[in-house]
Amino acid sequence: MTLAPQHNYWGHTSPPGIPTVYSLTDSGSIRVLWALEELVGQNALESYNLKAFERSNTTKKAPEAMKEGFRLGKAPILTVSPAATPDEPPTPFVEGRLILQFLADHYAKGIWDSLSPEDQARNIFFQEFAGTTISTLTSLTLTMDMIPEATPWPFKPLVKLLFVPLLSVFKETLVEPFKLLEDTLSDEKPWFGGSRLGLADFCMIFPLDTCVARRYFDAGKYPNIIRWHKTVHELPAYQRAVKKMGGYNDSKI
Ligand SMILES: N[C@@H](CCC(=O)N[C@@H](CS)C(=O)NCC(=O)O)C(=O)O
Repeated sequence: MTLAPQHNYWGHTSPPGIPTVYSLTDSGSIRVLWALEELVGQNALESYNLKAFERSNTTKKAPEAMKEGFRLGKAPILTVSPAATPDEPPTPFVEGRLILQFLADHYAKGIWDSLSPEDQARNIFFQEFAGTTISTLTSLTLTMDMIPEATPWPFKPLVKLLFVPLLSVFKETLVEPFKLLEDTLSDEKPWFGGSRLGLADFCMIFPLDTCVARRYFDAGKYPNIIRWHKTVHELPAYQRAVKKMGGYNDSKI
Protein backbone atom coordinates (compact mmCIF):
# COMPACT_ATOMS: atom_id res chain seq x y z
CA MET A 1 0.00 0.00 0.00
CA THR A 2 1.37 3.44 -0.89
CA LEU A 3 0.89 6.07 1.76
CA ALA A 4 -0.33 9.53 0.78
CA PRO A 5 2.45 12.06 1.33
CA GLN A 6 2.06 14.29 4.36
CA HIS A 7 0.58 17.68 3.73
CA ASN A 8 -0.66 20.58 5.91
CA TYR A 9 2.15 19.61 8.30
CA TRP A 10 5.16 21.84 8.87
CA GLY A 11 7.67 19.09 9.57
CA HIS A 12 10.75 21.33 9.77
CA THR A 13 12.53 22.74 12.79
CA SER A 14 13.38 25.94 10.90
CA PRO A 15 10.71 28.55 10.06
CA PRO A 16 8.86 28.63 6.71
CA GLY A 17 10.13 30.97 3.98
CA ILE A 18 8.34 33.05 1.39
CA PRO A 19 5.00 31.33 0.61
CA THR A 20 3.55 30.76 -2.85
CA VAL A 21 -0.20 30.97 -3.33
CA TYR A 22 -2.07 29.26 -6.17
CA SER A 23 -5.20 31.29 -6.82
CA LEU A 24 -8.09 30.88 -9.23
CA THR A 25 -10.40 33.52 -10.70
CA ASP A 26 -13.86 33.81 -9.09
CA SER A 27 -12.97 31.62 -6.15
CA GLY A 28 -12.43 31.33 -2.43
CA SER A 29 -8.78 32.25 -3.04
CA ILE A 30 -9.94 35.75 -2.05
CA ARG A 31 -9.76 34.66 1.63
CA VAL A 32 -6.06 33.80 1.43
CA LEU A 33 -5.05 36.61 -0.94
CA TRP A 34 -6.71 39.21 1.31
CA ALA A 35 -4.92 37.75 4.35
CA LEU A 36 -1.55 37.75 2.53
CA GLU A 37 -2.08 41.35 1.43
CA GLU A 38 -2.86 42.31 5.06
CA LEU A 39 0.39 40.64 6.18
CA VAL A 40 2.44 42.46 3.54
CA GLY A 41 0.63 45.77 4.18
CA GLN A 42 1.41 45.54 7.89
CA ASN A 43 5.03 44.49 7.35
CA ALA A 44 4.51 41.08 8.95
CA LEU A 45 5.53 39.42 5.66
CA GLU A 46 7.99 40.84 3.15
CA SER A 47 6.38 39.33 0.06
CA TYR A 48 4.75 36.24 -1.38
CA ASN A 49 4.75 34.55 -4.78
CA LEU A 50 1.54 34.38 -6.75
CA LYS A 51 0.54 31.77 -9.31
CA ALA A 52 -2.76 33.13 -10.60
CA PHE A 53 -4.85 30.69 -12.66
CA GLU A 54 -8.04 31.25 -14.65
CA ARG A 55 -11.15 29.11 -14.73
CA SER A 56 -12.03 27.55 -18.09
CA ASN A 57 -14.53 29.69 -19.99
CA THR A 58 -16.65 26.69 -20.84
CA THR A 59 -16.45 24.31 -17.86
CA LYS A 60 -15.49 26.87 -15.17
CA LYS A 61 -13.03 24.25 -13.89
CA ALA A 62 -9.51 24.97 -12.65
CA PRO A 63 -6.71 24.13 -15.13
CA GLU A 64 -4.80 20.85 -14.72
CA ALA A 65 -1.65 22.91 -14.05
CA MET A 66 -2.95 23.72 -10.57
CA LYS A 67 -2.23 20.10 -9.61
CA GLU A 68 1.43 21.13 -9.52
CA GLY A 69 0.63 22.74 -6.15
CA PHE A 70 -1.47 19.92 -4.70
CA ARG A 71 -2.91 16.74 -6.22
CA LEU A 72 -6.57 17.87 -6.04
CA GLY A 73 -5.82 21.03 -8.03
CA LYS A 74 -8.48 23.13 -6.27
CA ALA A 75 -7.96 26.71 -5.09
CA PRO A 76 -6.58 28.00 -2.85
CA ILE A 77 -3.26 26.19 -2.34
CA LEU A 78 -0.30 27.56 -0.38
CA THR A 79 3.13 25.98 -0.80
CA VAL A 80 6.20 26.79 1.25
CA SER A 81 9.81 25.64 1.74
CA PRO A 82 11.95 26.39 4.81
CA ALA A 83 13.43 29.92 4.79
CA ALA A 84 16.91 28.47 5.28
CA THR A 85 16.61 26.00 2.37
CA PRO A 86 14.32 27.60 -0.23
CA ASP A 87 15.20 24.98 -2.87
CA GLU A 88 13.76 22.13 -0.80
CA PRO A 89 10.53 20.67 -2.22
CA PRO A 90 7.71 22.78 -0.77
CA THR A 91 5.02 21.59 1.63
CA PRO A 92 1.48 22.17 0.32
CA PHE A 93 -1.28 23.58 2.52
CA VAL A 94 -4.91 23.33 1.43
CA GLU A 95 -8.38 24.22 2.72
CA GLY A 96 -8.77 27.97 3.15
CA ARG A 97 -9.38 27.97 6.91
CA LEU A 98 -6.30 25.83 7.58
CA ILE A 99 -4.12 27.93 5.28
CA LEU A 100 -5.24 31.01 7.22
CA GLN A 101 -4.37 29.30 10.51
CA PHE A 102 -0.91 28.46 9.14
CA LEU A 103 -0.41 32.12 8.15
CA ALA A 104 -1.53 33.24 11.62
CA ASP A 105 0.75 30.74 13.38
CA HIS A 106 3.88 31.37 11.32
CA TYR A 107 3.78 34.89 9.88
CA ALA A 108 1.21 37.17 11.52
CA LYS A 109 3.29 38.21 14.56
CA GLY A 110 0.12 38.43 16.65
CA ILE A 111 -1.71 41.03 14.52
CA TRP A 112 -4.82 38.83 14.32
CA ASP A 113 -4.69 37.53 17.90
CA SER A 114 -7.96 37.96 19.77
CA LEU A 115 -7.96 40.56 22.53
CA SER A 116 -9.94 38.47 25.05
CA PRO A 117 -10.87 34.81 25.62
CA GLU A 118 -14.44 35.71 24.62
CA ASP A 119 -13.26 37.13 21.28
CA GLN A 120 -11.07 34.07 20.80
CA ALA A 121 -14.07 31.74 21.14
CA ARG A 122 -16.13 33.98 18.86
CA ASN A 123 -13.36 34.04 16.24
CA ILE A 124 -13.12 30.23 16.23
CA PHE A 125 -16.91 29.81 16.14
CA PHE A 126 -17.34 32.12 13.14
CA GLN A 127 -14.48 30.52 11.21
CA GLU A 128 -16.36 27.24 11.49
CA PHE A 129 -19.77 28.81 10.88
CA ALA A 130 -18.47 30.50 7.70
CA GLY A 131 -17.00 27.28 6.31
CA THR A 132 -19.89 25.00 7.23
CA THR A 133 -23.36 26.57 7.71
CA ILE A 134 -22.93 29.75 5.65
CA SER A 135 -20.84 28.24 2.82
CA THR A 136 -23.02 25.14 2.47
CA LEU A 137 -26.30 27.07 2.36
CA THR A 138 -24.79 29.66 0.01
CA SER A 139 -23.47 26.92 -2.33
CA LEU A 140 -26.86 25.20 -2.43
CA THR A 141 -28.65 28.49 -3.11
CA LEU A 142 -26.11 29.36 -5.81
CA THR A 143 -26.63 25.98 -7.47
CA MET A 144 -30.39 26.61 -7.71
CA ASP A 145 -29.57 30.02 -9.19
CA MET A 146 -26.98 28.82 -11.70
CA ILE A 147 -28.68 25.74 -13.17
CA PRO A 148 -31.26 27.80 -15.12
CA GLU A 149 -28.53 30.33 -16.07
CA ALA A 150 -26.45 27.51 -17.57
CA THR A 151 -29.34 25.76 -19.34
CA PRO A 152 -29.47 26.20 -23.13
CA TRP A 153 -32.34 28.14 -24.63
CA PRO A 154 -35.03 25.60 -25.61
CA PHE A 155 -35.04 24.09 -22.09
CA LYS A 156 -34.45 27.30 -20.14
CA PRO A 157 -38.11 28.31 -19.51
CA LEU A 158 -39.04 24.85 -18.17
CA VAL A 159 -35.93 24.61 -16.01
CA LYS A 160 -36.61 28.12 -14.69
CA LEU A 161 -40.14 27.11 -13.79
CA LEU A 162 -38.70 24.32 -11.64
CA PHE A 163 -35.76 26.15 -10.13
CA VAL A 164 -37.15 29.60 -9.33
CA PRO A 165 -39.36 28.22 -6.49
CA LEU A 166 -36.43 26.10 -5.29
CA LEU A 167 -34.23 29.19 -5.21
CA SER A 168 -36.76 30.87 -2.88
CA VAL A 169 -36.78 27.82 -0.61
CA PHE A 170 -32.98 27.84 -0.35
CA LYS A 171 -32.80 31.62 0.19
CA GLU A 172 -35.18 31.09 3.10
CA THR A 173 -32.69 28.70 4.73
CA LEU A 174 -30.23 31.62 4.96
CA VAL A 175 -32.57 33.82 7.00
CA GLU A 176 -31.93 32.51 10.53
CA PRO A 177 -28.13 32.15 10.04
CA PHE A 178 -28.06 35.72 8.70
CA LYS A 179 -30.00 36.99 11.72
CA LEU A 180 -27.31 35.41 13.89
CA LEU A 181 -24.55 37.16 11.86
CA GLU A 182 -26.43 40.46 12.12
CA ASP A 183 -26.89 40.21 15.91
CA THR A 184 -23.20 39.33 16.34
CA LEU A 185 -21.85 42.58 14.89
CA SER A 186 -21.97 45.84 16.88
CA ASP A 187 -20.10 49.15 17.27
CA GLU A 188 -17.91 47.62 20.00
CA LYS A 189 -17.32 44.39 18.06
CA PRO A 190 -17.57 45.26 14.36
CA TRP A 191 -15.62 42.17 13.20
CA PHE A 192 -16.58 38.52 13.24
CA GLY A 193 -13.26 38.15 15.05
CA GLY A 194 -14.56 40.56 17.76
CA SER A 195 -13.04 43.95 18.44
CA ARG A 196 -10.34 43.42 15.82
CA LEU A 197 -10.08 41.73 12.45
CA GLY A 198 -9.64 37.97 12.85
CA LEU A 199 -9.44 34.80 10.79
CA ALA A 200 -13.24 34.57 10.99
CA ASP A 201 -13.48 37.71 8.83
CA PHE A 202 -11.27 36.22 6.10
CA CYS A 203 -13.35 33.03 6.18
CA MET A 204 -16.62 34.95 5.95
CA ILE A 205 -15.80 37.20 2.98
CA PHE A 206 -16.18 34.65 0.20
CA PRO A 207 -19.70 33.39 0.96
CA LEU A 208 -20.85 36.88 1.96
CA ASP A 209 -19.50 38.42 -1.26
CA THR A 210 -21.67 35.91 -3.13
CA CYS A 211 -24.74 36.59 -0.97
CA VAL A 212 -24.40 40.36 -1.32
CA ALA A 213 -23.72 40.28 -5.09
CA ARG A 214 -26.62 37.92 -5.79
CA ARG A 215 -28.98 39.57 -3.27
CA TYR A 216 -29.61 36.38 -1.33
CA PHE A 217 -30.76 38.45 1.64
CA ASP A 218 -32.64 41.68 2.13
CA ALA A 219 -29.86 44.25 2.66
CA GLY A 220 -32.25 46.65 4.44
CA LYS A 221 -32.80 44.14 7.23
CA TYR A 222 -29.12 43.49 7.97
CA PRO A 223 -27.38 46.88 8.37
CA ASN A 224 -24.51 45.48 10.46
CA ILE A 225 -23.64 42.85 7.84
CA ILE A 226 -23.78 45.46 5.08
CA ARG A 227 -21.56 47.82 7.09
CA TRP A 228 -19.03 45.00 7.68
CA HIS A 229 -19.07 44.14 3.98
CA LYS A 230 -18.56 47.77 2.93
CA THR A 231 -15.70 48.19 5.42
CA VAL A 232 -13.95 45.11 4.00
CA HIS A 233 -14.42 46.29 0.41
CA GLU A 234 -12.83 49.63 1.30
CA LEU A 235 -9.69 48.05 2.75
CA PRO A 236 -6.67 48.58 0.46
CA ALA A 237 -5.49 45.01 1.19
CA TYR A 238 -8.82 43.55 0.06
CA GLN A 239 -8.76 45.72 -3.09
CA ARG A 240 -5.22 44.61 -3.94
CA ALA A 241 -6.26 40.97 -3.42
CA VAL A 242 -9.16 41.32 -5.87
CA LYS A 243 -6.82 42.84 -8.48
CA LYS A 244 -4.21 40.11 -8.01
CA MET A 245 -6.78 37.35 -8.45
CA GLY A 246 -7.30 38.67 -11.99
CA GLY A 247 -11.08 38.25 -12.00
CA TYR A 248 -13.61 38.18 -9.20
CA ASN A 249 -17.21 39.09 -9.74
CA ASP A 250 -18.31 38.17 -6.18
CA SER A 251 -20.90 35.77 -7.47
CA LYS A 252 -19.25 32.39 -7.97
CA ILE A 253 -18.40 29.88 -5.27
N1 LIG B 1 -12.61 23.26 0.37
C1 LIG B 1 -11.74 24.19 -0.27
C2 LIG B 1 -12.33 24.62 -1.60
C3 LIG B 1 -11.73 23.88 -2.75
C4 LIG B 1 -12.52 24.20 -4.01
O1 LIG B 1 -13.48 23.50 -4.35
N2 LIG B 1 -12.12 25.29 -4.70
C5 LIG B 1 -12.84 25.74 -5.88
C6 LIG B 1 -12.84 27.26 -5.93
S1 LIG B 1 -13.66 28.00 -4.58
C7 LIG B 1 -12.13 25.27 -7.14
O2 LIG B 1 -10.92 25.16 -7.17
N3 LIG B 1 -12.91 25.04 -8.21
C8 LIG B 1 -12.39 24.69 -9.49
C9 LIG B 1 -12.64 23.25 -9.87
O3 LIG B 1 -13.40 22.57 -9.17
O4 LIG B 1 -12.05 22.79 -10.87
C10 LIG B 1 -11.51 25.42 0.60
O5 LIG B 1 -12.42 25.77 1.38
O6 LIG B 1 -10.47 26.04 0.52
